[in-house]
Amino acid sequence: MNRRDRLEGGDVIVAARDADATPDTTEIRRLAEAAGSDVVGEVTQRRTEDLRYNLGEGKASELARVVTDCDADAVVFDGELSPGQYADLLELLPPGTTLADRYRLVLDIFADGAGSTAATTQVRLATLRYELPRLERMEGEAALNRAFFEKGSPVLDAERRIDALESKLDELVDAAAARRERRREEGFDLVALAGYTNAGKSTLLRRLADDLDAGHADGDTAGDRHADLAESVSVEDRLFETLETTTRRATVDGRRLLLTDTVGLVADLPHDLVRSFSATLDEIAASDVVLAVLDASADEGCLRRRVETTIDVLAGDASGPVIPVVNKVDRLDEDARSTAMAAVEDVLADSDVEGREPVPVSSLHGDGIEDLRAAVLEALPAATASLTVPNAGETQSFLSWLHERVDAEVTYGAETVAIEVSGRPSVVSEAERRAAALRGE
Ligand SMILES: Nc1nc2c(ncn2[C@@H]2O[C@H](COP(=O)(O)OP(=O)(O)OP(=O)(O)O)[C@@H](O)[C@H]2O)c(=O)[nH]1
Ligand SMILES: [Mg+2]
Repeated sequence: MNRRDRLEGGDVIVAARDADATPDTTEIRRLAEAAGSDVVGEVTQRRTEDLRYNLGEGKASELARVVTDCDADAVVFDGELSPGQYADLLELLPPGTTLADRYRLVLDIFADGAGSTAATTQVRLATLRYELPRLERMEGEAALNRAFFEKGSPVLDAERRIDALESKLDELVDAAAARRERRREEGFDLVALAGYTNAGKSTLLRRLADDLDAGHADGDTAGDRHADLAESVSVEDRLFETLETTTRRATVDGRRLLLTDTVGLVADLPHDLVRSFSATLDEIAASDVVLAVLDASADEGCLRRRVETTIDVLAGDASGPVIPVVNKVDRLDEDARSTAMAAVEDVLADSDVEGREPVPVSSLHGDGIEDLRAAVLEALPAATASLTVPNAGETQSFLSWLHERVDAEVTYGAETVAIEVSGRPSVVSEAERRAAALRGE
């Protein structure tokens, strides 16, 4: 397949077209920068889609001239180019120019940054799903050329690789599900941080998470018990800084949480591509509570679109309550803050997610974080029970089992021990069962 669609740094021209408005190129510029490129110019057009080049023919020629004038290495198109448009536009550009559309660009950013097996597998799968229709088109054109098939059919080959990657990903997804189950049995509540890229998810994770050393206090030091917890969380003013899910522990009023930072969302990606990042969607689906992190410092139109993108994804995947976290309020005055809160409430009211009151915070400076903790606590599934066990025998080991999993207030009597527990409903009922066994019932 033609590899002139892979961006490898260098000077780029961004091109954008919108039928209804003058295109805003802020996001595509930042995506190009995240891929390591320097944006040296732009060509934009307000008009309906041209079948041949996507841009109108005159605009497409202007784009070619700008590439020559700026001596640019590549063009990044803000949208999806059909395989035909891709080939025709490439033909028009100076020889050697790289052409990437929005999806290819996002795939490249992910391919460059993916580290873990799950992330790499997801990116490979997404890339193949993107390439498949383009290969099909090439194969259609080459159908009369036997040489093209001598090494086998690229389409069949891609389909086989997609199947293999899907099975591999299924295994990884099953392993992640088993790990979450084990963590639940240990009494952890699962909270996912989701949201648009650069909203401040990782900053919030750092703000809420316990120090990694905190685990040592309760003796939870066995190496492999920490294997699913991230040591460091990277924060950067760059789109798609986080490319895989990372998990840290947090304690809210005695309840132990596992907080998972997820890969950011971005508008206008094909559904298939989003589906490839199933590890992120699974974390969201399996959480008890989702924090939808929103960058309130974006202008109102932009904020609304991002809230819509975020809520759209969550509506399909989140089963538990969603707490909208209106982040970066340190950048806003009172008026702008109320506008942002009203915009978020508005979009939520139109959706079918179980949205809670939005909480304004500054993850960077810490304002509002206590309110957010209270909101999380309130949204977590909870049960309470009053237990009585004999003050003898196995009771001590039962108490340490309890302390590891739920909030427990213990009062010792001469013959019996009274315990008030509150925490995850499944753990509280297991505690009731164990207490009954200790009483010999
Ligand atoms: N002023 C201000 N800046 C913030 C706040 N929270 C995050 N930021 C900044 O926003 C930028 C992005 O923050 P990250 O935490 O990396 O955002 P993210 O959502 O994890 O981004 P990706 O991983 O790229 O999707 C960084 O420069 C942060 O310092 C905040 O409350 N106030
Ligand atoms: Mg991040």
